[in-house]
Amino acid sequence: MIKIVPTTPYQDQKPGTSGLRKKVPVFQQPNYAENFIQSIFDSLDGYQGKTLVIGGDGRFYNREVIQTAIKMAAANGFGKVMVGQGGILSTPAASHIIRKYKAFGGIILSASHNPGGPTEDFGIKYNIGNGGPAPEKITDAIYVRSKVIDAYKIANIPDINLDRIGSQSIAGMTVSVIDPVEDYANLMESLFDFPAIRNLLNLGFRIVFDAMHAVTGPYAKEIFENRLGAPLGSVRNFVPLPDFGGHHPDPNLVHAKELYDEMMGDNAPGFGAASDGDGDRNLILGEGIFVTPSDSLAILAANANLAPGYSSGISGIARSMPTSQAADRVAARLGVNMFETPTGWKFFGNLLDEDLVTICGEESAGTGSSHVREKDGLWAVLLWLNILAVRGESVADIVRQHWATYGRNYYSRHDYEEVDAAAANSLIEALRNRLDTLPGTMIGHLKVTAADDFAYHDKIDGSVSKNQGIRILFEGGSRIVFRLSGTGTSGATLRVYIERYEEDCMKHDLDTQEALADLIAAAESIADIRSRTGRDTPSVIT
Ligand code: VG1
Ligand code: CO
Repeated sequence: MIKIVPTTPYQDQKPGTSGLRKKVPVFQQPNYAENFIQSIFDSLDGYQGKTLVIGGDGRFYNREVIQTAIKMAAANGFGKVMVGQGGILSTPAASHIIRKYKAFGGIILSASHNPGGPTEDFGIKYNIGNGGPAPEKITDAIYVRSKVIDAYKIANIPDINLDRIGSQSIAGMTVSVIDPVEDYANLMESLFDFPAIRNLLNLGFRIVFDAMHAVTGPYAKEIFENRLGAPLGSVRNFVPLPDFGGHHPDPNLVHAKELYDEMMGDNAPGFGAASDGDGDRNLILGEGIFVTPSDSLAILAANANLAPGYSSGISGIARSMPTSQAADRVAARLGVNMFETPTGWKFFGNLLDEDLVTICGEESAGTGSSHVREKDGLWAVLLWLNILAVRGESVADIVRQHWATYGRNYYSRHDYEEVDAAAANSLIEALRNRLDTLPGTMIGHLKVTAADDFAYHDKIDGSVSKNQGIRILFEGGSRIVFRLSGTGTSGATLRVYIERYEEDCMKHDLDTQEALADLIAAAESIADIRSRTGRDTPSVIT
């Protein structure tokens, strides 16, 4: 019943910021997914007889790869597979299931916020037993293995019915098809004051959640409408579709524009939110205001004690390096730990496991806590609602008071998508070559105080991650960071992160791009973005 199938290796299966992401036709090449899954198993030790969690964001090709992964898990000796009904598990829900049922690990099929469909993106990532993304030690081993793999193991059995909840035995392994929502919704109910939120909604406070035809639809329906009593229709685009209805399931001001316009218009609801393809990102909007993810992280950390799950306080905060320093000010005032890590959730795992931090966040709309080991879109939305219910103030009031107390970190990210990879690499290389000479120079009237290529030393496992982004620091605490995306599937994406601190509350109402204009000009002059990329303007500004 178990087949050993000879195969030839592919040379391009290097996991990026969050797993292996490629166009669907790449994954459809003979044995492409099989090679990668076998390379994962070959890089792990001690999983015989243990449990593997499998699920995905419902995008095109999800079901096919889930069937393959189940059959390969059986052939490789796992004792049990737990798979979400319909092949659905959001990234944070998968993380929770791994932890709750003490699974050995999990395979999550997603390309997150990237579009889906027959010619769009697909992805596979492996999460370890703590529920978090595999650390670089494992992803590096997977890549090394994938370049030489010559066979994979698969059970020769019919497909599993993924739509019927229940357990069965196949090829000596148990397969349990589970409700993807229930355990996760229960976890949320244990962390947040559902009666207080229900009460807020009963009083007529209106919320809108846009699931963007991605994985959070069924979760949001259950949590907001069924458990919290929000009126039917509060959750929109809640049916997960293989192509996300033809849109990018990316909760930013470009791809969630309809929601944004509604929140900025007359008669806007009090709160609007959205999540991405796999449910780990969040967009937070109030009536007339967009909360930047970096501010949201700081505000959630400062107010977390208002939610039952965090009533005894937080042990610390971690943020990815390009995320604004707003959270640092909160940590300083609370007298708790603060860590700065490279981009990607995998770097938070050790800090969370050691309870050195409770709350983590990234500027790319990711926030989460020690309740799982992934960022968690609905968690962030619920913590906001919990805070709104307890404080009884509007989103805008809470944000303005936060700035008045801590000062405001004006912040923006400029993305140049699908630029020529060689040009993008040489832009970064040119910056790297100037790191020694930049400090002390003036760019316009801005003085450079330091410049480096960010490296992270993980004190817990001793690992060192180098070349994580070029940082240019200016007098007064302003920063520009340049790095290349590790999640794209065609060409390169240059990300430029720009930040300026403003203490004076009389100057907290400027337009962000205007407030950052000098730094934006400095970024151009330091990196020659226009001439090197051939682009006059960024493709996306967030
Ligand atoms: C991007 C974000 C990063 C995030 C990663 C995965 O990575 O910048 O903060 O962790 O996506 O998020 P990159 O390398 O493209 O900048 V998700 O929601 O795609 O799992
Ligand atoms: Co995501």
